[in-house]
Amino acid sequence: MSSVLEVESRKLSWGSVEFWTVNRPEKLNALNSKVLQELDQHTLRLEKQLKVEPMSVRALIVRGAGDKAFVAGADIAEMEHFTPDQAADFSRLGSRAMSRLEELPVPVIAMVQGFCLGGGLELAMACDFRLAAETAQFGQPEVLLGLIPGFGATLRFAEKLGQSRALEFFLNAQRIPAREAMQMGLVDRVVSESTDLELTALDWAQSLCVQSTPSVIGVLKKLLWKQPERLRRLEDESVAFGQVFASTDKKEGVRAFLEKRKPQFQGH
Ligand code: CO8
Repeated sequence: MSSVLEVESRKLSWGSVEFWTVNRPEKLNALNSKVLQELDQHTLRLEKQLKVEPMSVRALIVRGAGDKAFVAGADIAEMEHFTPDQAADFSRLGSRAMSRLEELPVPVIAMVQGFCLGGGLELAMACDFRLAAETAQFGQPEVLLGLIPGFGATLRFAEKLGQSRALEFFLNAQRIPAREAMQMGLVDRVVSESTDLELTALDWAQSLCVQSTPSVIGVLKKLLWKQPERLRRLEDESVAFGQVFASTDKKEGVRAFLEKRKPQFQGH
């Protein structure tokens, strides 16, 4: 079976950069189990590789295939028939892969164009930095499906925005443009349509790497991101995600999306 997370290594004058591309453009790069498993495998592979050869990869750029989406969320069709336990495990798989991504000892940049929604925005938030095309759109629309986020948003949005603004962002389920996302603090840099997104990402990666040895970058990232308290909160989110999956409203929300209609929620 072909790969749904393409890995490309590019050698530059200052070092090698890996590009990881979520490759399901016909489904707007939605995260299914296969993408998450490959993400998990590659984070582990790169973590091990960098222990042996710390200079072999200096930075990582994560993106989506095509220009319509970075990632439009977790795969709603795949999730429809999950039991609560399967849903919690799906959440754990994604959370583990994204935490490992966050802890890699190299700078990780999410290069975002098009839709960056739900689980896709959670993936971008697990990267160290977010670079966006001006036309990109951001949102956490899970409530429209009778769901909550499940790949770390309740942790990372609270850290970035504070609890009240995070809750409002989840509840209003709006899609916001890149410049507004930058004003809120979700995005770090926005480039206009005439600017080459990939070149900007590579220039940024270079500026992040060239002053420091990889060991120092690794120590800084560990101090910033790796805390037992954060892992406990991610597990709480996975458990809650499974529980929400047992609700009637989740069934209705997901079915309504697949039938391209508005959901009729009952409150349980
Ligand atoms: N999952 C599965 N398929 C998707 C998804 C998705 N998230 N997003 C788009 N697609 C599919 C569509 O079904 C469609 O497939 P098909 O051609 O076979 O009908 C194809 O991609 C193209 O999409 P559209 O025709 O809908 O394209 P539009 O340009 O009309 O609309 C939108 C684009 C607005 C992005 C629209 O596709 C949309 O609203 N997508 C869903 C966005 C969303 O709700 N994302 C959140 C998903 S839930 C989530 O991410 C939970 C995260 C936590 C998971 C925890 C793990 C357990």
